[in-house]
Amino acid sequence: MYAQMVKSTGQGAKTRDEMTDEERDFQDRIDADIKIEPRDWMPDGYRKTLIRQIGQHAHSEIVGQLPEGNWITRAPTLERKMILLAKVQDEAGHGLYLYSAAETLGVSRDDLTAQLLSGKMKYSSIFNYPTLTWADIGAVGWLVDGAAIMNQVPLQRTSYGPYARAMIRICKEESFHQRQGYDIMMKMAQGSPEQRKMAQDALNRFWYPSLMMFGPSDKDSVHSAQSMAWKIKINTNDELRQKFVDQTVPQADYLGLTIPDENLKWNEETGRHDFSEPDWTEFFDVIKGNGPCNTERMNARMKAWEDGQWVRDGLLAHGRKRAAANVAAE
Ligand code: FAQ
Repeated sequence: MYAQMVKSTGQGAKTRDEMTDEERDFQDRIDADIKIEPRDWMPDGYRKTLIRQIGQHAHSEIVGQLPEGNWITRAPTLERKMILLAKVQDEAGHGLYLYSAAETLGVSRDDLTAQLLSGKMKYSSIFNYPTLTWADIGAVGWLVDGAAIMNQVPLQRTSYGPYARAMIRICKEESFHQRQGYDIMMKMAQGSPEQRKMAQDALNRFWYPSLMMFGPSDKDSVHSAQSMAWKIKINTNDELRQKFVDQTVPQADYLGLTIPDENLKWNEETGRHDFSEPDWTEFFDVIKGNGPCNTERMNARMKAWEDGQWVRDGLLAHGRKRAAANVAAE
């Protein structure tokens, strides 16, 4: 897909000498931290990279409702049910802001959805893992929303105006999501031996998939160099993964839970934690469509799209009627 159309890290970002005059002017605006707005001139690759990233981000928010939606009817109390329902609705809202931001780049939401359903566009690898117990809902909020925020806070300063502005509200809501997840983990970790075991088991299963959310290691990240030169991305995948580990280790300690990594230790020299890389073979396999829940997630999206056909048809028919009535009135 778009990945093939822009220069990748292997080739590096374009040098000033390789740029046209228009591209040089554009780069100067980026370097001066001037936001790019929908009607501004932009290189084709910049537009395509944004459509790819924002589109995948939107799909992730929408598909991301499925693992948690699975628990709405089984939440242990009415209060937990209301909180989870509100969180899942927030994720739908995030998807909609992001589709709107992508539409400002000249692609329709229908087109983005068609690309998702045909397998041309991706969504985050994390949502291909199942939520087996209530503790998993805690782990999703704590770790998955925690990783999402770590990645999205810098995106509030991304160079494309509509994306940066969407991120401001999304980050506020994600902070609430992360806290509600941590709150579930606290209850479970301080609960009965069985609840404690469930909390540890959820951490064991969600730890490495959460690390994978930041994308492949920098040496394998094809888009990072150009995306960072354009300030579409502000940090590399490895930088954010490291920050996430450093932030999460004390939180796990507070819960009295053990991160499933024998190599995890504080490094006095670097002032950061050393930790094991996720299994990258598993990551690439999951994003190719072979994760535990890929088929289930895509079937759910396909069904939602087909079930919604009558609503889209109704809206179009209504639009046509109104247009005809306007013409008649003139
Ligand atoms: N999953 O060259 P890079 C959330 C692909 S929101 C699947 O490093 P890039 C909220 C990548 O697309 C979570 N594919 O790529 C929530 C590329 O393939 P392509 C979503 C991945 O774009 C919480 C290839 O690998 N957040 O969770 C993944 O520079 C709870 C090479 O990679 C965003 O989308 C992955 N994890 O960096 C909702 C944030 N990683 O497209 C419900 C915005 C990489 O060439 C419940 N996105 N790939 O075929 C980004 O910051 C970036 O796109 C990265 C990847 C960092 C994800």
